[in-house]
Amino acid sequence: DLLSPSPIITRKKSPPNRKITDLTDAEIQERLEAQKSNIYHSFVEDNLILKQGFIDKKKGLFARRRMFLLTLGPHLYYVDPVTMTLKGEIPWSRDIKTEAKNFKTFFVYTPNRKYYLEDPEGYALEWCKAIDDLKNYYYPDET
Ligand code: 4IP
Repeated sequence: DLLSPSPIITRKKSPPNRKITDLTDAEIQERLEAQKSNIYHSFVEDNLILKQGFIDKKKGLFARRRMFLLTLGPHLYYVDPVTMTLKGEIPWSRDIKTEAKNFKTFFVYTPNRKYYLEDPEGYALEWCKAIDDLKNYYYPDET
């Protein structure tokens, strides 16, 4: 038995990590259709939501809890979840930058403002990565 050839192990190659920005037009349409049942859909001008979650946005002394909506476009909208009103959006440009201070606190830099953000659930790194990935998708030549 020791002389019999060892079986050839065929392992299925794991699929490459597919990014949300690799979606085909048909898949985007499909997801947009499904997104219509999202209570925040009406705020995103029919753009596909890539990531959403509650973020405390600090301005002055106080932080306001907002539902952040990162979408294709790109856009980063924020909505007051109590009054269900759109409060604004972090302006996108090729100069947008992120910095995670720890698991909860992160900053988004735009030419005119540094946003102080806190993810109460501790997914600050994921937020930064999602924004960075989207930036690389729309502005691939930037470093
Ligand atoms: C407000 O503070 C809120 O933080 C606003 O956030 C913010 O606007 C205001 O900054 C700031 O003065 P108070 O609620 O304590 O008054 P939000 O719009 O989410 O309610 P933005 O949208 O710009 O962060 P100013 O400088 O924009 O007025």
